[in-house]
Amino acid sequence: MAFDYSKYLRNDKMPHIWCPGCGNGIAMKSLIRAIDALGYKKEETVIISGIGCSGRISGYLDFNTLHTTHGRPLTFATGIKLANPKLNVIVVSGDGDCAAIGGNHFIHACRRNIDITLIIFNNYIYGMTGGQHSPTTPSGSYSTTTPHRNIDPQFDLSKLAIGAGATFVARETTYNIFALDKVVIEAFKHKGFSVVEVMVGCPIYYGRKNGFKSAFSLLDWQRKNAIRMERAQSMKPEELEGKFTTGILHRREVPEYTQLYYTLTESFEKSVDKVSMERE
Ligand SMILES: Cc1ncc(C[n+]2csc(CCOP(=O)(O)OP(=O)(O)O)c2C)c(N)n1
Ligand code: SF4
Repeated sequence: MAFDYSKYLRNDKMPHIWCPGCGNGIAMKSLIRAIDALGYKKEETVIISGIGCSGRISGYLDFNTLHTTHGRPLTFATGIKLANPKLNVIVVSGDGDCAAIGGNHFIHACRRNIDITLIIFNNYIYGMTGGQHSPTTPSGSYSTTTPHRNIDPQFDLSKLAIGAGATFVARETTYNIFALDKVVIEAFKHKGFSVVEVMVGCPIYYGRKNGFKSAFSLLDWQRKNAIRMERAQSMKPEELEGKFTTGILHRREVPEYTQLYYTLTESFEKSVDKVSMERE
């Protein structure tokens, strides 16, 4: 039987604004399937997004949702998780939202092992505002603001997350949805800050300006250039030139932030109670 996405969608918000062929819908469906697989209840799940085409997801998904300011979804998510650690807190952020205006919040969220899942919709471009280059636009490619080619080096968001301390980091494509579903589920299950970088195609701005004639050609590019982590380990650096690794790139277990926070506040409250009892 076909999967019923409509039970997780605000159907009155349809039609969505995403262009035909945009990868955002593929990534959103994977997120829905992962939530369904884990049996998350709507009232216990919060989805928070920033600003951009990707940011519109919080309007479409029928959970507790928050459409926040540009670059700030992780800050709202941190507050929500600290206030109620029992909630499943999921953030969706574009590459511009997460790594440009929100870059500082991104690295500091990685540094704290707070139990939030960040799903980055990385389409190499600012989609919503007309195709300006972002921190993940590859060097040498074209955008509205780099009409003679981009000379900036590209951020590798997964490596950045690992370097900043994230305890679970995975990268997948919207081409390989089965693998994408698996890593999103693993990220949700991880007790700590988990990052899934999803390669999503923007055929309208990134694609058109960079010789991708269709949405399909962007998916085909993903197919050709994604190298599974296990395979990449036996490949030479020159063979990996221009490719990207996929799968679970990094995972480690360290104490979770809200647990540390509540342990600390409880012990502090006990010591305050003890002092006041001694005084009485
Ligand atoms: C403070 C602020 N600065 C700039 C903007 C304009 N703005 C809206 S979306 C966006 C870029 C979004 O790019 P990205 O995060 O990559 O998301 P996409 O649209 O590609 O999904 C910008 C610069 C804004 N809304 N708020
Ligand atoms: S502009 Fe790009 S990212 Fe935005 S909806 Fe269209 S295809 Fe998707």
